Amino acid sequence: MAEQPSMTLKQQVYSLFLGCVIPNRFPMYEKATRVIMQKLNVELKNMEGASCCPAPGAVRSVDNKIWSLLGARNITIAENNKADIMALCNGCYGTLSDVNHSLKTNAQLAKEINDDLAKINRHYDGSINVKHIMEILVKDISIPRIKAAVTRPLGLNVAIHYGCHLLSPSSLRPFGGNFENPRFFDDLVEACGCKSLDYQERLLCCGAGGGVRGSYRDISLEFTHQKVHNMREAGADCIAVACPFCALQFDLGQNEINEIERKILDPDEPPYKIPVIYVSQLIGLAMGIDAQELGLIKVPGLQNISPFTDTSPLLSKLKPMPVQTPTEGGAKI
Ligand code: 9S8
Ligand code: 9S8
Ligand code: COM
Repeated sequence: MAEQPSMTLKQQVYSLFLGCVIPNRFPMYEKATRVIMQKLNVELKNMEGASCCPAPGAVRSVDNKIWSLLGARNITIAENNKADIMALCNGCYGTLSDVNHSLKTNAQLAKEINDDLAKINRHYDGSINVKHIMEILVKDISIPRIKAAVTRPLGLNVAIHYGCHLLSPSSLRPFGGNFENPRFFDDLVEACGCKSLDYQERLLCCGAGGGVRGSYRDISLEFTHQKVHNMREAGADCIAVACPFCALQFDLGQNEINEIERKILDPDEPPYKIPVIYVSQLIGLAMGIDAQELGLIKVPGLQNISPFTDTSPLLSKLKPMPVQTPTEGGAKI
């Protein structure tokens, strides 16, 4: 009988959905993702003409129909690509996967949306899936394959922030089972040679989501303050995130806490400065990719550009690259 081709040899292809925060605030997350995906033999197709997802916190709660329609339009771009979506942001993932689910399961809604899409010569087919980069890394690519690509185990103590939309609503999320104590991000971080820290209220919101950062900055920072306090207590070298909006809240937010919150609450409390790292950057570092290429080094002289919290303490804690000794016959080290 002919041997089945190995799944790992087949190249995986996804439509890369960037959303708004990455192109505007964290273009280095796109770069880091493209670099690691190339190393993992994953092809990324652009989504030409994609718009805001639209953001669940801002639009879903105001006009569900518009939210579904704009989400559906974005999904049709990936359908034309014939490739599932890879979302790099929890909010984008929440919107696009929930809209996709509604349209696949509600024929009446799909008809109404398609009537509107027909006006711009588009049609929603329901032919693709929407995935978060975490799902792709953990389930499609798999932790052992990532581990095999690690050449520099990092040796960092990492405080993971999952973020709300990655885990909720749990019935529509693909990670199965334990949503009170998820482990998949921890497993990934540990595959990179790091220790994932246990800290109080790991699943607390970063404070930014649902329009809270935009409307009630002080309240959003109370959440963030609570989280970074607990992370520092646990001895975090860095905060690992899988959502650029959470990243912004921790990265810029620590500066805001130092400026505003801390002065009011306890001026003697030391300032917060825990570096923030996006999942693709963490994996990239563990693959031995240069920190500069991953956007982890601040460009001198550029104001108001991320990273807002200095990453050099994190980089100086990295274990040195193991010296590679040439082996005969091209064997893998
Ligand atoms: S798009 Fe516009 S605002 Fe955003 S980043 Fe994520 S959620 Fe979707
Ligand atoms: S931002 Fe991203 S996912 Fe969310 S709603 Fe609560 S946590 Fe941070
Ligand atoms: C958070 C997105 S990732 S939103 O603010 O809830 O829309």
